Amino acid sequence: MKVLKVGGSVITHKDGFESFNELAIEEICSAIAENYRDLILIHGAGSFGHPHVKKFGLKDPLSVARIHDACVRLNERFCKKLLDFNVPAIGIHPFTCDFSKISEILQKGFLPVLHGDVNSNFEIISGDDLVVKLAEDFKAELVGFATNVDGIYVNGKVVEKFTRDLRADSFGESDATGSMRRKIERIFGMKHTCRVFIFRGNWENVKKFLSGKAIGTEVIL
Ligand code: IP8
Repeated sequence: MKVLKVGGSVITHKDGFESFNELAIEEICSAIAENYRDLILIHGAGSFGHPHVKKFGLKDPLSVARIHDACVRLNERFCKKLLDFNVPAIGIHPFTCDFSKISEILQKGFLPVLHGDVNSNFEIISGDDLVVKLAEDFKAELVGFATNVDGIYVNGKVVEKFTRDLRADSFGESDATGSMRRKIERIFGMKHTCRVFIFRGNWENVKKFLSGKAIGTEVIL
């Protein structure tokens, strides 16, 4: 099993508002189309979910529903693009989904595509948290984060391997769900051991990741 998260900063223009990055998505979809067996795909909320969180907050059902709607719309566009590449993508919305369905969806040859979302407790569900949960539930062998950076930076350089004793440089997106450091904390908090890679989300890297090759930074658990 592989779990791949494609960051919102890869598939959308993060500075825009609901701005879909058509070219980047096409690259990712074309790499996935070559090899999507035993894969669970997750994507971030990018310039769809995050601006709505900033604008409306999570104060009442209407604001939460608006955030969810934006995340779902991004998911629909991503899944549509995957279908254009002949990938049998099935969008799964964490707010409403039955997680127990995912294994059946996988077994029947579909590609489940989940996304960062909100829940009925007025909380954000980060795509990174979903990666950890699904990697644990499905005992994934391989976990990947396709991001807008080449890997984890330590003292200004991308490291090939990142171990618990290192400290990542503090930069990267700081939105409702946090920075690279927060991502690393979540990865180290995972109750399952597997290979984890953080890399730049482009066609070549996604292809390499899906064929089991080392890419970007490997987080050593
Ligand atoms: O972009 C965040 O998911 P992420 C979800 O994976 C919302 O961190 C609603 C902002």
